[in-house]
Amino acid sequence: MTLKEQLSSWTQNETLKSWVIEQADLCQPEKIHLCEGGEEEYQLFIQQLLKSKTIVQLNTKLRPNSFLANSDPADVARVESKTFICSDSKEDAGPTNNWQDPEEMETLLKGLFKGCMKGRTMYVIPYCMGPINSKLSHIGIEITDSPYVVCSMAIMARIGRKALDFLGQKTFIPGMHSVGVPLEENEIDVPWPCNPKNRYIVHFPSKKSIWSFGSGYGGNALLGKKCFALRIASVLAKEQGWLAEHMLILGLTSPEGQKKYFAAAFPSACGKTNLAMMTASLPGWKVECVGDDIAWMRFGEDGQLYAINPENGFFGVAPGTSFQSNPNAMYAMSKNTLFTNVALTEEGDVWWEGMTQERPERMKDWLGHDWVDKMSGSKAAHPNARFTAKASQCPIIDPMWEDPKGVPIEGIIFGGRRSTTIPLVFQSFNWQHGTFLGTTISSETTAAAEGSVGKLRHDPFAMLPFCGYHMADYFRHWLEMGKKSDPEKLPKIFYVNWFKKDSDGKFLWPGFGDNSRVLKWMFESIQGKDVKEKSSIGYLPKESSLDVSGLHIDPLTLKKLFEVNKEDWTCEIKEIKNYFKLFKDKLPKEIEEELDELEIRIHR
Ligand code: GTP
Ligand code: SPV
Ligand code: MN
Repeated sequence: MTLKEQLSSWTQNETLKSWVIEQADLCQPEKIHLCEGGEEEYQLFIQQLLKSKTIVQLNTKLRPNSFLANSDPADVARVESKTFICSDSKEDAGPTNNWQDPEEMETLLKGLFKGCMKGRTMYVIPYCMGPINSKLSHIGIEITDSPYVVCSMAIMARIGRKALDFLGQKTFIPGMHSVGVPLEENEIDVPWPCNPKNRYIVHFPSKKSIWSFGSGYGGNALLGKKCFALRIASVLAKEQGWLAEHMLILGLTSPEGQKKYFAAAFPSACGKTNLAMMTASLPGWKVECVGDDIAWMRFGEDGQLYAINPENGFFGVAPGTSFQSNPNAMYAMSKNTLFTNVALTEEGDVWWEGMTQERPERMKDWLGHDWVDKMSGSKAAHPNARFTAKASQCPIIDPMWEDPKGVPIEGIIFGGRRSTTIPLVFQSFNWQHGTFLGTTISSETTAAAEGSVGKLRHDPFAMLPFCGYHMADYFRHWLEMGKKSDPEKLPKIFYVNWFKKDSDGKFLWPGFGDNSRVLKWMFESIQGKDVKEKSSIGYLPKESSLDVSGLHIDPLTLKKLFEVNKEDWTCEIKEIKNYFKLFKDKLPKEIEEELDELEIRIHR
């Protein structure tokens, strides 16, 4: 069958057909696979990945239908320095994004993609971000030469026939991906082909297209996630009046059976997955998970903000995840899971730092080396090692998680990884002040992106690496969104910090399941209970209104957790002021005013 014939029996969407033909001409693959989705097809790709030694099968008794991939050591995280927003003008991309002239970039990419799939199979993956048939969902098509990417996409998104049927004659977001390693005739492939010297993760906001070259890892390669659902979607959201955010979504039920939904934005590897599927330490309180990384939100006709999780699975940080810290994640990955860059035990199971207190005697580390030298300090799993598992496998997945309407959001939470200054929790005075809090997030960097770890950087709304346009226009968009509904119907906005440390560098707050105490306080505040009092930075919990029953925490520690230190805040304000200079006269005056007012309150 010719490609044309193959395509005709696959889809009636003419734009899709001609796009696939055009890309096949450009990339010159040896074969083309048009994905249908489904278990049988998935197993076909798994067999291929086993054969190419990209993955190994885990012990089927301990971890049924699960596999481990070890990446090239040079391809382990998102590459922010090689991520581009190629808007028509540099001004539109703003000062926080890398930009190149779109025409120049297109020429460069065409050069890179020419013949890049020689000797490989080109997979065409239709995928739906959001529940099939939801008005809030969008369709993308990813073309890739990586079967690892296809398998990951099959877990992370709703792929294949069902997405294609939903697409019909509508438009889609095209995404081109190649590992960037064409194969000569008879050349033997490596287990994890990638091209670290030539990496480009490129977004064209005008054309709404994505081109990714040279990396096979996570957010660089699974184009539905950060590239589409955040960078391109944030542009769509701005144009169409909704929000595409780096946020988990959770439902919280009180002992009385009342339920409220929250969305929370923390930077990469700062606790979203853990909060989203938390086992509450407070008796009677229950958390259920709608999503752990991305939220698409818009106001309903009733004036409430509704959120859907565009994803279908979790691409979660493995290190630190255990039956103590996050049992629900552990259950979610107990079967049908694709692990990347964790260690392999002698029994054929996985392991990572923090999974168990006792380390296994012998392992293969994430590099595939024998790992016996416990004293050398080398990590068995890469700090950005991940598990990829279907959301439906999470024991506390919310009954409404695929509701096409979304879930009503009553609280929005911002947060970062801050060893000082920021208290455990406080609440904004109103939407505008809450938006201001989002603009001020800074956080210590983590292994989720390449570069140094533990360096404090500004990460407004946890969207620094994910905003597809000018960050100051994004601030403006948030302010405008707040005018779309009655003030009393808007979600309340909170700011949290689980990561404050004492002078010995130990966390002051136990975190994880005990964060339910903070959620409870927010819940009661939204209910209108008398639990908060005004401070210079926002509303703080009233004395004894944070439920610490059963928690062994001394009053001094609690005091430190809520301290608003004048000196620290003076530095903080100075730093924010300095940062805002980056946005010049584009910074919304409302944000500037909020900062001025904060300064006045702090020095009062
Ligand atoms: P991305 O998937 O990169 O967006 O990350 P994420 O925001 O989902 O972060 P995740 O929940 O995976 O947590 C990242 C790291 O932070 C893990 O090593 C966790 O163990 C740790 N962590 C999460 N919650 C807490 C907490 O409440 N307290 C402390 N001290 N550590 C936490
Ligand atoms: C993040 O870095 O925020 C992630 C992982 O969720 S990745 O999909 O690689 O972007
Ligand atoms: Mn993330």
